[in-house]
Amino acid sequence: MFDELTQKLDKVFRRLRGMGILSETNIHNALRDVRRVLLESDVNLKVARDFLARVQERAVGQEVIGSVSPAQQVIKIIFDEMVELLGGESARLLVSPRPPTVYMVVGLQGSGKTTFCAKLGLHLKTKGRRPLLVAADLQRPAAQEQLEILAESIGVTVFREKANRAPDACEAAMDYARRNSLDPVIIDTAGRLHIDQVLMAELEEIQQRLSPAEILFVADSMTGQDAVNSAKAFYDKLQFSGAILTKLDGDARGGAALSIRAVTQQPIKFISTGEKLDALEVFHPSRMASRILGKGDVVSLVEKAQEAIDQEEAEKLEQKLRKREFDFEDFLSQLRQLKKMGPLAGMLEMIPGMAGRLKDVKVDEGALRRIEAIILSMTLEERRNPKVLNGSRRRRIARGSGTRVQDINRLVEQYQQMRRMLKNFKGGGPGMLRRMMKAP
Ligand SMILES: Nc1nc2c(ncn2[C@@H]2O[C@H](COP(=O)(O)OP(=O)(O)O)[C@@H](O)[C@H]2O)c(=O)[nH]1
Ligand SMILES: [Mg+2]
Repeated sequence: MFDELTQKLDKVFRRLRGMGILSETNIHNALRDVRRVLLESDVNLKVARDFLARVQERAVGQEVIGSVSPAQQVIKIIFDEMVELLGGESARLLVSPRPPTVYMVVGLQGSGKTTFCAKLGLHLKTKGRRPLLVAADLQRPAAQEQLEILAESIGVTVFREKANRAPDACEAAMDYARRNSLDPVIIDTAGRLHIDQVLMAELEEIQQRLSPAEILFVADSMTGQDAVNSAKAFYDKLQFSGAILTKLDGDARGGAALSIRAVTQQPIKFISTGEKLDALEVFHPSRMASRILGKGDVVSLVEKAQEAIDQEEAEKLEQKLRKREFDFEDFLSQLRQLKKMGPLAGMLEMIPGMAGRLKDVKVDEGALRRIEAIILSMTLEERRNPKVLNGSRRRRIARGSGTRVQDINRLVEQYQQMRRMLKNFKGGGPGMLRRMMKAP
């Protein structure tokens, strides 16, 4: 994410730090370099100019603080201003006073709307909500099927009406949501390759008839300045209330996406960092700024880990381990804790100094998923007492989990190995489990 931008800024900062005492000219030159880097990364011209004018004003007029080097102070000012540029505080999703809350998702074709709708559905479901996904892209049956498949994979209800017009389908979806107590309603609208009057009129009609709590504009970070231009055009028509940046995992220059907030004055609410449905993050301006400036996102790393590792669970496990009762149920619950921490590569990237160096590292998340599927296909008895796993049970589990008998054998073997290890277990903890997650 923003690797190139980060590396280039790092170079400028290093030069700055090497200078010791800073003259006004030094600062001016450094900021000129920053400006060049921003423009090379596709940051909108006006946005970059305003940004640097603010930094310059503060940097030149600043008081000298004894313990902080002048270069550090300049970098801190750049950081602060970048946080402001990205919106200052992080913005939450709005909720309607009268349910169901409607989130209308708009954007150009291919920007990632349908994927985002499913991700948002999953995100809200995890928070205990019962979302409804609405396929309002009636022109393309394939688009509706895509949403259906995604919805099914995350266990979220999807509404697909044979209405002729999208606004009618959306209203039918609202009825359906009310009748079934589903909330919020997430509307996946049609996109076009270019801004198009007919589409805009349709979106405006949906907006008028459903009064959404939020219109969320989805911007593809890979499309450079086009993303900013389409954001402007959509904003003029629909006054969307939030933006979503997608495909930040790609190696786009990314600067255009950073300009969207400044150009529309609407907050960025989420970022999407992969095709998988859990690759969605709430957007935090200060964390994004520290990622861009190469400090690594330590804060969110810590937060993610805390969220995922349920302390109580860990203690219970430890007690079990001491008594050597560890069974496949515990194995599964540990596995889920690990999975909650999100894509492993994403986690590594948040460690300071790691960004950009991870391109070749592949974490085998498929293996984690396979293990989970296998354990889920076991009966409770089998999970608690793996000794009963004879040949026919193993064949049944393999069929049920879409794996091969060899995979089951390997997992059972690992489990047994682990139990043997546990005989010598002193302290330890989930770290040991993580080491075991290499196969099948
Ligand atoms: N790498 C990556 N691909 C994404 C992301 N979001 C969506 N995509 C992919 O982009 C393509 C278009 O997405 P889709 O949701 O169908 O876009 P829509 O036409 O706006 O509905 C699909 O192949 C998605 O898998 C993302 O954050 N990262
Ligand atoms: Mg779509």
